This record gives sequence, structure tokens and C-alpha cells, in this order.
Amino acid sequence: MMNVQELLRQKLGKEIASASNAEVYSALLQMVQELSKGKEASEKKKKIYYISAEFLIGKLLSNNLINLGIYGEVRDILAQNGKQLSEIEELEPEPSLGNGGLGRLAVCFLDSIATLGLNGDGIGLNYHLGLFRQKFEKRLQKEMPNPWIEEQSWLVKTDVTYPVCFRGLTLQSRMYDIEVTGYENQTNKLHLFDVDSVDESIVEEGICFDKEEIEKNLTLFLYPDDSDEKGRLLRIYQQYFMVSNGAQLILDECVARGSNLYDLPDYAVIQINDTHPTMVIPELIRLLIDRGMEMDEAIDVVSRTCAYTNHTILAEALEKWPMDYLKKVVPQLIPIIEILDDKVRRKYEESVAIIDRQDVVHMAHIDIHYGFSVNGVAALHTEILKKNELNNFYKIYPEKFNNKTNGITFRRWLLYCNPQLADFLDGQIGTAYKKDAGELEKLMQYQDDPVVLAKLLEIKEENKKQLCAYLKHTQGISLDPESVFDIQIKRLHEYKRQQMNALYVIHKYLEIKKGKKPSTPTTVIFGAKAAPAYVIAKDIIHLILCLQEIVNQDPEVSPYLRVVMIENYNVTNAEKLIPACDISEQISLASKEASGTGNMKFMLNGAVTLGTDDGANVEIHDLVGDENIFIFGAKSDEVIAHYEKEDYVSREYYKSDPDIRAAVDFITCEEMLKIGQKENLVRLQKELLNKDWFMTLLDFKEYAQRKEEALKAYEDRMGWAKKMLVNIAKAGFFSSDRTIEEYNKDIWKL
Ligand code: 26V
Repeated sequence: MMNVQELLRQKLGKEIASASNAEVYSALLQMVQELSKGKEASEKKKKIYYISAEFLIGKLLSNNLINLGIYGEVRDILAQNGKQLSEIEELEPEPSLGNGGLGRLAVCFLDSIATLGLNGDGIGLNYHLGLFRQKFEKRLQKEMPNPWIEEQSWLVKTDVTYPVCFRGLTLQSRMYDIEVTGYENQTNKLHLFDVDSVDESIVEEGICFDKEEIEKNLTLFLYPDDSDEKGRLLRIYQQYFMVSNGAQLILDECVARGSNLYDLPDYAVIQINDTHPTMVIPELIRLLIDRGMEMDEAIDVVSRTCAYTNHTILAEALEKWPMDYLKKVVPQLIPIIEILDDKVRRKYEESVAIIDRQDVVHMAHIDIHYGFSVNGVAALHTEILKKNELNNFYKIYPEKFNNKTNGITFRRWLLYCNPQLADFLDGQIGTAYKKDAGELEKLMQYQDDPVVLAKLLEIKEENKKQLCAYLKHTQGISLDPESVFDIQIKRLHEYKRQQMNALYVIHKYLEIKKGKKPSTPTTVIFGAKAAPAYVIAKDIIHLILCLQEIVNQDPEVSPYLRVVMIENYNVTNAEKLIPACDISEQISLASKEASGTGNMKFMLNGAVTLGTDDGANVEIHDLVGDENIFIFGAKSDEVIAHYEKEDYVSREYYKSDPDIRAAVDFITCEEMLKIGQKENLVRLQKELLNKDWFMTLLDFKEYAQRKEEALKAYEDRMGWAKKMLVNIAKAGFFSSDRTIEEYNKDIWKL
């Protein structure tokens, strides 16, 4: 057994007490890398390759210390030497290599794959600048570059390099690895591909850069703006670069493990995370043909190796690439894609073809025809795929479709972010829940125990105070820890309906102004980034920031209601916000949120959900029962029927309901226009009245009512604590360990 203190001192080259925080951070990083390297598992025959354009890693220091089983020891040693681990953590830049749930899910999965001792690695891109850093200026979002790679980082440079050919350009790649430590188990790897020629100096104002200098910009940014052709072409360059490297690595590794390539499915299974890595299918076929295989045989081998996960039903998010674009970037794939399309066309109807009449390639169609598994990410989502969006495919391949309800790693989202709760659970139900999340159910025996319930309330209060201190320290925001913390943190998208929450704030503000003073004050907290080119999403941010000012500065209102929009919402501040939440806002339009994973993180940390019957909320609802969740709004089948009949008219709701009218009118009232931008506010109001594609006004009334009920229920502290307890106790199902066990049992079969 090594001595942590000794090792740390050795890395530092001096006494801990006399080192700076930066030196301690650097020594810890080296120490962790050394310890995790020693835990690499011996390779087994078959391996899962999780290929994804996004891995929203989050900070790694404490996560790795926990998984290596030395977090407490390190924290105590540092404390004995006058150092705070929490202060050292602040020095680590967050690798934000993902947009949201899809990228974060990929990292939770890697954690569980390693924790369960499975043979599996991640494959992705080494973006030098993660998702932009968000700044608010004049109550508008501004995007800034978000660098994370420092002289010393978690990246380990390898000797692995491959040629990747584009039309008229061949680049030599470089593979970097990040160690993925499993919880008290082996270390796996996340392989991130890069090119040495990337040049950060081409970044101009904000996040603008020359999109045509592929050698310099290939891995510079995560998902650059794809609103114009050059941006979309760069996206294809990135995707192909990722999959070509991935495919070459996979073939090399499988051959090294003994594959003759005809038996590839016995050595590899490739999980394709959404359609971004879809080109791995034609690329593998191309490489196998290069190595002497017949086309039909190559297609068969690849089809038995690849599995596809769908993460959305939103049509605008399903990737389609014009043939022209593909020809400009990856001409070598064109004949293969044409053959794949031709085979489909000979057997099936037009609607399931790969290349449509406009000469556009439907990436998901490649995955479904030429993969052996298609899964959705929550029960409702999978049912909608089968019944609606992908019904034509389901009729052809019913056996391929399966559900894998998402999950989250309890190491990061409980043990790390809520140590008080984890410690309390250890004492109450033992520590087995850390490896077997179902053990959390044991908490149910205490649902009427006043001591346990009081303790849960005390932990929540403590976490709220810590959040207040953190926000004061990092953003200069003052909150009242005595108020109800009502939190909505997620990407800004109309279907997620932050605008409905904002309308509630207006409604409540107007009520208070009329003299209806609530008995419990509420703090409504938002955190969200909007895609740089997503106009209405940015208007919604503007609306919230204007409300923040009006509400908080009104002395009549602010004792009862406060609004706060956190700047630069990311994994790091999610880890502080989630443990401090009372009411978890999961209010997407039913049918639109494939799963959601924030909903699971909140539940696990004792928040009560206010939500629609959408995504995994449906499964949360089933598990906790009506008593312990606040559900409202149109059901998914009603919503789908409205879209089919085209019979939803938002203006009707505006006209017939005075509360709705007052709230919507407020968006452009004199007070708002005094501090806000007329253009943005008018545009948003018009959108709500003339289109409201995601049916905000349809659900608004019921939403406001349910929220009042939740706030009332909160006042019965013991009754609320019981709801908290049931939510924590039933959260075990949402451990990503369970999800990964299901992937392995049904799809990967390692
Ligand atoms: C992407 C885009 C890009 C273009 C503009 C509109 C739009 C809308 C949605 C998306 C989402 C793409 C896929 C995605 O991130 N899905 C998320 O995956 C999570 C993990 O499975 C899941 O929990 C979320 O519900 C789902 O939205």
C-alpha cells in the first residue's frame, strides 16, 4: 500500500505546508495519473467502443480521488497542512467538451463501464476550446472562448497517429488519452484525437474564427456555429476525422487481440452516440475493403458490430447532410453510401431510403439499416420512436428496437457533490448503495422517522447555505437560504420551456403587486446557455435577465420573490446547485425531452420534481407515486395529436385567460422596455402569440397551479421531508451502473 502523504511530498519536492495551492494541484494531478495508470485492466477479447462527438467531462481531480478511494485521506492530509481541497479544486479548469445531457451521459457511462470492470474505452475529439464561456452584457448572452488545456492537464500524449484523408488534404492525427478511473476498480481510457497543427491564435473577436483553415481549426472548437455552409462543412470534417481515427484504432486493436476481421463482432462492439459518429459505418466498410474484404461481407461484418442510440425526436436535430457537402469533404465515402442506399431501395419503400430525392443523406437511416440495435433513452421516448418517428423502421426491424433508460453516476452526483447526504446514508443504511444503488430503497423504512426526516432537512439547509456562499464568492450574487430554491438548469431550448417558468415569475410578480403576499418566499434560479445562433433562445435569456432586475429591485416584491440567472452554467456549478435544490423544474412539452438526466440528479439529492409526464419523468413518477412528485400538463399523446391536427392556437389561450394575457403583455410593458431591448422582447412576445410551437400557453395555467401546490406542500416541513426521502430512496434505478448493465446484457454482450 502506498503512502499518499509520502507520494504527494515526493511529487511536490517540498513540504505540503510550504507549497502553494497551484503546486499542490499540480502534484495531485501527477499523483492521480500515476495511481490510475497502475490500474489498467488486462484486455479481454471483446471490447465496447463508445464513440461520441461529445464528452462533457467536468473537473476530474476530486472525481478521480473518490474513485481511487483516497479522497478523504487527501482532504485530511491537506487540511493538516493548512490547505483546503475545495480551494485547490477551483484551480482546475473544467473540460466542457459537450453541450449538455448527451455529452454528460457519455462520461457517466465511461465511469460505470470502468466501475463494473468492463473492457471499454471512449473515442472522441480533443477540442481545445470547450463549449463557450457565457457572459452577460447588457442582459444579453455573449460567447467567449473556453480554454481548458494547460501546460499540465489530464491529457496524456500517445505515440498513436493515423493518416486521415479529406478531399485534397491529408492530416496526420495524434491520439491523447484521459484515464477513466472506475470506482474502486480498474482504469479505462478516453481516447481523444487531435492534430498538431491546431492554432488557437486564429480565434478573433469572441468565438469567431476562419472556418476554412481546416488544418488550424479542425479540433479548435466544440460544435462551431452550424448556421452557414462553412460551419456545416467543418462539422463534417470533424465527424469524419473522429470516426476515421476511431475505425483505424478499433481495427488495429482487434487485430492485436487476435481478430482476423471477419470475426470483428466477436472483438468489438461500437456504440454510436447519436448520429454524429454515423460515418464510422461507411468508413469501417471502406477500411475492410482496403484490407481485402468483399463489399457484401464488409457490410455484414460492420452491421453486426455497430449499435445506435437515438437521443431526440426533434426533426430539426436529426442530422441530414447534402450529398454535395459530403462530396466536398469525404469523396471516398460516396460510392459506399450509394451502395448502402441502393440495397435499401431494392427492398423497402422510399421513406426509409438513405439518400432522399433532394440528394440529402439521412444519417440516422444509415445507423438503423446497418446497425444491429437501435435504442431510445427512456421508456416513453422509445415508445414514441417505435409508434411515431421511426415507425417505418420499426415495422421492418422490430427486433432491433430496445429501450435503455438513462442513468447518472452516483460517484459524482452524490458522493462527490453531496458528501453530507452520503455520510448520513452511510450511517443509516450502510455503504453498499455505493456499488449497488438499489440499496437506497432501505431508506424507505425511515419514511416516518422524525429524526431522519429532520436530518434530511438540516442537510438541505446546509447545502443551500453553501450554495449561497459559493454564488456570493464566484458571481457576487446574494440569495436568501430561507427561501424555497426552485431551480431550472439545462440548455436553453424552447421545448424545455424556460419561457413558461419566466411567465410564472411575471404572474407571481403581478400577484404580489396586487397584494397577494406568499407565505414562503421563493427564489427562482435559472442556468442555461443558448446556442450562439439560436435567436429566440437568446431572447428568452434576455427576458429572464430583465425580470431578474425588475423583480429583485422592487422592494415590495423582493422579500417574497427573487429571480437569479447563473452566469456560465456548467458541470462545476451544477454540482453546487443540485444538492441545494428544493423544487426541480422538468417542464418540457410532453414527448419532446427524450429522457433528461438533470431530473435524476435532483431526485437523488432530495429535490422534488415539478414536471410534465415527459422523458424519464414518467419513470420517476411511477417510482415515487403521485404523492411525491408534482405532475402537470398535456400528456404526450395529446401533444402529438395537436401536432397532427395542427389545432393548437396559442392566441386563443391568450385571449380567453386574463392571467395569461397579463403575463404575456408584461414582456413588452413600459417597465421592461426601459431596461430591455425592444427588438428582443417584441420578437419573443410575437413568437409566443403567433406560433408558440412548444405550446407554452397550453400548459401555463396548470403549471402555475401545480407550482402553488408544491410551494404550499413545502410549508409542511415534515411532509416535505418525507417526499425528499422517498425521492432519494427510489433514485437507485437511475444509477448509470444499472443502465450499463442493461446495455451489456442486451446489446454489448461482453
Ligand atoms: C439538438 C439540436 C441541434 C439543432 C437545434 C435543435 C436541437 C434540439 C435538440 C438537440 C439535441 C440533440 C441530442 C441530445 O442532446 N439529446 C439529449 O440527450 C440526453 C441524453 O440522452 C437526454 O437526456 C435529453 O433528453 C436529450 O435532449
